[in-house]
Amino acid sequence: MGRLLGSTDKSQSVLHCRGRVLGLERPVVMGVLNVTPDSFSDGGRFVRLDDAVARGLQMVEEGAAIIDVGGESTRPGAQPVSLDEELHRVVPVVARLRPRTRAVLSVDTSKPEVMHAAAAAGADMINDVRALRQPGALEAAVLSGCSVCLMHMQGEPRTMQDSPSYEDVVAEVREFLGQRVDACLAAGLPAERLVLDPGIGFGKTRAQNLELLRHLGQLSVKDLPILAGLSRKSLVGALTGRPASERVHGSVALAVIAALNGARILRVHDVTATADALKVVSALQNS
Ligand code: 7PM
Repeated sequence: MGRLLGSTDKSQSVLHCRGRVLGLERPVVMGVLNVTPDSFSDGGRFVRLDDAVARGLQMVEEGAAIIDVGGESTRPGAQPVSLDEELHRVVPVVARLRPRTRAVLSVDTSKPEVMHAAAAAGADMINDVRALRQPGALEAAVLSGCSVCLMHMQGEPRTMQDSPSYEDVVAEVREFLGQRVDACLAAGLPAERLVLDPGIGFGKTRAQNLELLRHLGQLSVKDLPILAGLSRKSLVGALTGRPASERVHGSVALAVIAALNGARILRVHDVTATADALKVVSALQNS
């Protein structure tokens, strides 16, 4: 178990996101803003821009410190999205949110062109489930000035849940994250801009996800802050027997456990519920 009461965690307590400095002394919420046609639909293939922007601003009101704008579905089995499509989904949302909020704007992408265009539109953070492994991504991230979330994934979204396999999941995820941190530092992306993520559900069985959650504090490399995404995932479904629309309570319980075990950023759909729960956690951690 990590840090139940009192603070023994010495992980980096700020994150440099271009012009912004995000305080991580207390765990914060990253709100998920999916801009895929199945989320803000006009009934066809276009995302309704006004609705997506309104939802982003609502999440800030609800207590999100970061809004994570994503145009590529990384769900298991999902098909890849073209560059043009992703640019058209993500960049206008970032550009419209930017003048309306001081929250950190994150873009959920693996494509260097999207990183570049989103930063030009005002994004401060890159959330890459492929940890900057696509050609050109590392260079684009360095130049953007954005902070970067480096996530572990075994395989690719389309097939990653087919047969996840590890000898020691905690050691292997830590080893991978350490290699990606070294690649970032060598390329000129300083530690103050990095966040690490075990990638819950990305090529992991239920037992492997729980093992990672239990040992979250041991996953960090160079005391970098940890982000965890558990919200509404199939892990919650497996533990509660509920469909995605009814996973709020299970998701909040997992977010609390993750925060107690050292996570500094919780990536969630249900911002109000999680922000309240994290206030309770931080009261314990800072008393
Ligand atoms: C299964 C797996 C279902 C993933 C849905 C998802 C994360 C992320 C996503 C995460 C970071 C979802 C997703 N999950 N980015 N993007 N960490 N950094 O729940 O855990 O939206 S996609």
